[in-house]
Amino acid sequence: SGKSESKCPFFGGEQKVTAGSGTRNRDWWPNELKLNILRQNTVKSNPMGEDFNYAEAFNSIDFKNLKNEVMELLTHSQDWWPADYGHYGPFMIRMAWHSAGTYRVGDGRGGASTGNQRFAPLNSWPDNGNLDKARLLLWPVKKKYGKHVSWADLLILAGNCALESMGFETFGFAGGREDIWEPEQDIYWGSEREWLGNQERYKNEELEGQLGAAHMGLIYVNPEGPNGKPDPHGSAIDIKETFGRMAMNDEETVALIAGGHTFGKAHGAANPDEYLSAEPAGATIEEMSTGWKNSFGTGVLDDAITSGIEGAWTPNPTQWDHDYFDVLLNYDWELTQSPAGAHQWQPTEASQARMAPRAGDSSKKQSLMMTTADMALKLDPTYLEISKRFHKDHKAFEEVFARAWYKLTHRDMGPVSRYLGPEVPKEELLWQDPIPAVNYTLSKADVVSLKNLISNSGLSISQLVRTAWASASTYRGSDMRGGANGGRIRLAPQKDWEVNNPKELAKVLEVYGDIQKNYKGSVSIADLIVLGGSLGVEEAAKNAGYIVEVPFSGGRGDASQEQTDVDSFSYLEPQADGFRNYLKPGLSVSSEDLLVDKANLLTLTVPEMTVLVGGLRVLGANYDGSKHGVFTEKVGHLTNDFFSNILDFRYTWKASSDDDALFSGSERKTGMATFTGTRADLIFGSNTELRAIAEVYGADDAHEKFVNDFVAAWVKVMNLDRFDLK
Ligand code: HEB
Repeated sequence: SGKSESKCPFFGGEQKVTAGSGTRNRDWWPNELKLNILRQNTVKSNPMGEDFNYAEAFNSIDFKNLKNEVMELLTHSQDWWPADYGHYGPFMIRMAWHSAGTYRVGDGRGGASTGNQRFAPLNSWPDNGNLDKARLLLWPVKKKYGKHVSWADLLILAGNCALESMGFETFGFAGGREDIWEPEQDIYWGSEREWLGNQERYKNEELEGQLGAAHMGLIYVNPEGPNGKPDPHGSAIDIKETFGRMAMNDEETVALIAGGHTFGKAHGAANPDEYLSAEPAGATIEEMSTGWKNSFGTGVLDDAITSGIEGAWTPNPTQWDHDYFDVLLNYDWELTQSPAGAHQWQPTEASQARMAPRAGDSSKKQSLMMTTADMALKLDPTYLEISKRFHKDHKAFEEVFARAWYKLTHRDMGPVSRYLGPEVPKEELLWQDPIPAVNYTLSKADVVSLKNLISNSGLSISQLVRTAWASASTYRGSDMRGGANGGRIRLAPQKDWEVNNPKELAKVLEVYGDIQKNYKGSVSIADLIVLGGSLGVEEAAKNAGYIVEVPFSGGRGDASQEQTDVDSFSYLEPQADGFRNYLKPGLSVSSEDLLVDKANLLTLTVPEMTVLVGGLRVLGANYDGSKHGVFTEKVGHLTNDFFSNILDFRYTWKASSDDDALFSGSERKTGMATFTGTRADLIFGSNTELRAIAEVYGADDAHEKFVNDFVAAWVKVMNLDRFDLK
């Protein structure tokens, strides 16, 4: 058979001398700034072109037909990967769940909204074993609908169809997920170099960073238990942590696991190490992007190997029923091993348990099983209480499962206004961060009179700009939450974040409140804040000798505290905001890396990030009003001083704090102290790519370009969450 491309990603393969190969900068200097994350999925990767409008394409299809075709496919078994029990439903649910389940609320990254399961590493994670086949089964439908339905939408729709086809009533479905065309480079999946191997991700028993899985290569937790130890209590701890990081509470967690495992089976007919070929990304070329080729027996149905665990959870694995809690709670379970050697649990003799049909022949029977993770739902006291309640009250279980599934699969799609199709539920849900619609429009004249009111209010350019930035920059492109719309900067938790300088913010908000009261028409505080920011930028440009108009689009609503999930919003609090020179104390990550991380969440390009930092500094937008990075004598003038000064080699810099976080500059010749700066400032002179951009803006011919580019980037940030404008 053909030679594997590089089975071991770190040590394998021959030396290649083709273009793009060889030792890279990242190999020489592993701490290199990851600017690559600001240029992902550009038009150069996207075959659809810039004019493609997915919403229009999706809305033009007959959704009912699409659904019927997916439903049909579920019960038409294919020879090349026959369906267990003649029904692909359970398989599709697992695929959809694994597509959505990578979401983590910490940074909003991961999740179902991009179709990233098509690409490595996800397509090759051991936890996604054999899902290559699930996607291939959908190809005929995908082929038929082409650009009109994205993979990302289809994977979730298939999960919904599967649930419905087996008798479960789902809460709803929305389309609107646009496919990406290359794997994401920004998502931190962990540092380990081995699937399911030694965990480097626990530091002081805490899961590192925003990670949402207990192991490299898993969506959540090891089914056999922590580190493969069949310890249900330990498993419960891992489940709480990882499902919590997906923003699921205990009740939702129990419902999801029990609901999911009401269907289907686990596959562990024999030892995977002995019979499975490489995962898709490491497989031979003739396997055509599939992997895990199984040489045991027929390789399919009852000979299939996926997780290594073997058996079904319930006696009727293709039917929605209340058997999961029935068997979990009514039988006694003992530890055993699958034919593949995996730890799992089986009913004791004395339980006289019912059996499940064999996947390939329903006239034959096989013992039920539970994974260690399932046993957590019985042995953890909190979970047990919920399990018992759901066992008694099937309706409640159905309701919680339906809503949790909907949340799981739609959570990273942004506001409801982005949801497409006829099955979008009417009900507004708290996790969707609802914002009331506005009932006013602002004419040009209205905007002028509002600007006059703000202008006469005594707020400084710094205050105007800082507040608008604080409001808009909570946006994260990862799950399309946050942003200026909703005016949530008035509310907990945002109003109390250190980065927002709560005392000063309260004063500014009071002034805006007065303006709102004195204004004859209607206007939201959310709009006032952004308008104030625009005004501040215009004034600063005027101070620098440029008359510009900062485009303003009114129409933001003010959300109420009741419409705001404080816990869930607390994840939007920045650890650092290099644009305002803010860094939470005690972080082990450097501020320039966090600046790029934030720029990525704000969907900024490298030039946009650069021009914004340079502009915000001279506007005096630092969160605490500090002078760091304010390389100008004329604060409040939109000049390119930040760039011209940082590039000026008349000045020399040295660290002024032990942790190399602060620096002081002085005149090389005289030793006279000049400026102070943070790493988020000096990086624009130090990093050669950023320096190259700084040179553009710092040049003598760039004053006007600087102002125009700053305004464009500023407006982009102010409108990031204005899906109604796009
Ligand atoms: Fe699951 C399957 C684990 C959750 C749904 N899972 C399965 C398996 C395992 C598991 C191991 C087997 C695989 C094979 O094939 O072999 N899960 C698990 C864990 C968890 C879970 C550990 C956490 C705790 N699931 C879940 C959820 C859901 C699910 C949440 C939904 C909702 N799963 C599922 C299904 C299945 C599974 C449906 C079946 C598939 C077939 O049949 O194919």
